[in-house]
Amino acid sequence: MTEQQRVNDSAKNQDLDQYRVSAGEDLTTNQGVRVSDTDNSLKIGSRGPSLRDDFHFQEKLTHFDRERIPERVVHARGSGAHGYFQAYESMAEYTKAKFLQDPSVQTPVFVRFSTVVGFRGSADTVRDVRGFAIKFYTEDGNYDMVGNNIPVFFIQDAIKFPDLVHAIKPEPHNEMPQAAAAHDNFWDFISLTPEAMHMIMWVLSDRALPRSFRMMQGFGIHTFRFVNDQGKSRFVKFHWKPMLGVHSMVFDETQKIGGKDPDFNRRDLWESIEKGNFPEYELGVQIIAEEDEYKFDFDILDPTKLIPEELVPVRPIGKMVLNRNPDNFFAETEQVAFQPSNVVPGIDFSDDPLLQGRLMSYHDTQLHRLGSPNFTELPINKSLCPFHNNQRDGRMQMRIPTSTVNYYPNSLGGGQPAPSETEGYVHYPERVEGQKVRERSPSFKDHFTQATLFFNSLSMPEKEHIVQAAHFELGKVEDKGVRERMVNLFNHVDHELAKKVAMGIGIPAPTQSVSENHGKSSAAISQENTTKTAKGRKVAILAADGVNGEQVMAIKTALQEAGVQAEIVSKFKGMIKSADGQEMMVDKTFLTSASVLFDAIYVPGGAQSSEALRMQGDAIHFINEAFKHCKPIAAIAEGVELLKTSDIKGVKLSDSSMQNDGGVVTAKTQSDLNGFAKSFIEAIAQHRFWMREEKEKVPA
Ligand code: HDD
Repeated sequence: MTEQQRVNDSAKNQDLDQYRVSAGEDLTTNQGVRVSDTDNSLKIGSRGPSLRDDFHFQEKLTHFDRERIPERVVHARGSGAHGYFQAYESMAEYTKAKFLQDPSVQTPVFVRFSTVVGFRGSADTVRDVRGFAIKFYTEDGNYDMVGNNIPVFFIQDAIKFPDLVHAIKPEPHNEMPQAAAAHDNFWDFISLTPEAMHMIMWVLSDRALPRSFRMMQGFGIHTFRFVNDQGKSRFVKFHWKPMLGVHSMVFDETQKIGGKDPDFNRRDLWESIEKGNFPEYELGVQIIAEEDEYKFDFDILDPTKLIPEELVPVRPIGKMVLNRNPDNFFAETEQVAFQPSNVVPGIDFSDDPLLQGRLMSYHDTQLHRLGSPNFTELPINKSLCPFHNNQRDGRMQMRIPTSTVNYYPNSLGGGQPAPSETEGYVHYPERVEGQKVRERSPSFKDHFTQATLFFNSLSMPEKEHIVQAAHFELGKVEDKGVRERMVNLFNHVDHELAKKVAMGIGIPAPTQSVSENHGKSSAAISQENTTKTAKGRKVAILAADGVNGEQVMAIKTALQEAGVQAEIVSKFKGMIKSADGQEMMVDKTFLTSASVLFDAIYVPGGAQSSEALRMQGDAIHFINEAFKHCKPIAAIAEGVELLKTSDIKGVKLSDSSMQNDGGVVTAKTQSDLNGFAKSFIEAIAQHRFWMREEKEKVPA
């Protein structure tokens, strides 16, 4: 079966087909009456007052007036995609969840990626956590895994969630800043909430600036339970690993993209799927036996902690492929309603107090957002398996229940629908005892060990990015007391870190460490250790009339073969003519694009082209900026001469044979175009060359 057939064949795709409507031919009212004129309202005389008889005008306007629903209170900005999940092998030993039994079964999924803080129209590339929510349409009902791209959370108890969100959202008096944590209220709250410090380290790291939804991890965060058909329970943590590796951008770049293309991540997802470069993620689990619940030096119910992969390895159990874009944003991506309480037999909750609060909050928010308890009947939310119960009426009931009884027990309806004794969901009969208290467990008290573990696990450039991010975020905080408290909290994580942060934000460096750094680390945390591939990347080819055609085409072909997309960027849209007379289409101009929208750049030779680009400040800026953001740059022949006129420094440019100095791949001649392409593709796979950051910065 081809991928396209598979997409069309998906059970959810077939299910959605009954709801799809085309544009149609004749314009009608919602009652189906054909409309004769939709441009002029009905009036008395062409200059006279409008008439109330104009039912079409009234319907058109009142529908328009009601076209918005409340945006999500968090995660308002999101992008969706359809796909499927397929298990690698049966997980029957651990769980009876049907979608994890048979490796030949493909379970349809709908995924929504999101930022957390910004409003629905905010930029994609802000420094923020990303939501990673999956709805599995299983044969046993819908299962929602509503996670993030960071494996821990800010707070330990859901009762603090409204405070956290109030603090991070724009301030209440002036609604500033948009989609940013860099303001007094947020850091005030954090400086008084030490439990957030582990999460804060992740949020200040490159993880909060993903290059693409295709290149970020997902985590279930909480500890859940797998329950098998014997009723045996084990604790489980969920991990999604992107097949393209985990990659990020630099902060300066993401801020510029916020203006150049606020839809950057959404566009990337959409275009990748349209081109058939389907995003893929592997689902992994960490499984912990019930009897091992207390064997860690942290509490597995505490959502501010991860379980280091060195302690419990992640076992890959299946793969998710996203292979179809939604037909309609509102009907699907906006109306999709995720709820962590949507579980299927074989998956159960733990007593994590953050999870427990979420089990209530999401249902409540969907009622508010979508306006009716019948939101489960919206096409995107409807389970693939039939559902029957006596919850029938309410706004916007879409179905016509035909049974004449709507209660249970009944005899008049043949006793149906009746609870299933064999297939029904049975909550894991966990034994619990205790007194009613408003307390935090003492096992939740350590807020710094894992924050330090995270910091220790990073490479030097990653650590440096944290310092810079803290300088930015806290640099925007007016209140000195807040900044002092934050330095104090960083001092609990790592003394050297606290000193560096203090230096950039006008606070005296702490003179003493609070506690010795334990020195432990976990390799899986650093993005330096991720999969590295050129696949899925985008390269700008800078060119003008007179460019060397062979040097363009040979490299473009090699890039495409490696799964890299290449676009020609020039001064004007239209065609350019190469030195050997080939017409080449310009994909983007220096006005419609920018280096920040590409992963790497290539400057082919051609004396006329190189000279024309030299005279264009935008082209030189393009090179400087890509260099500043540590991106691979390739140039050949006269292209190398162009690099020499830019501000890039500290790397050797080829005067004879081909060379790659810190991600700048240059060749004086085209004697070995294949070798040159190979070297460039290897550099693209490296993603960034951070050593450039240690040197003097290029102005851009
Ligand atoms: Fe939440 C949305 C993820 C804690 C209350 N959350 C929402 C979405 C994601 C997450 C991905 C967007 C779903 C979508 O695309 O529609 N939330 C998380 C994670 C958390 C978390 C990973 C911690 C581990 N959330 C959390 C708490 C509460 C909420 C503690 C409340 C007690 N979250 C909500 C919400 C939202 C939501 C208000 C807003 C829109 C929605 O639910 O559908 O109910």
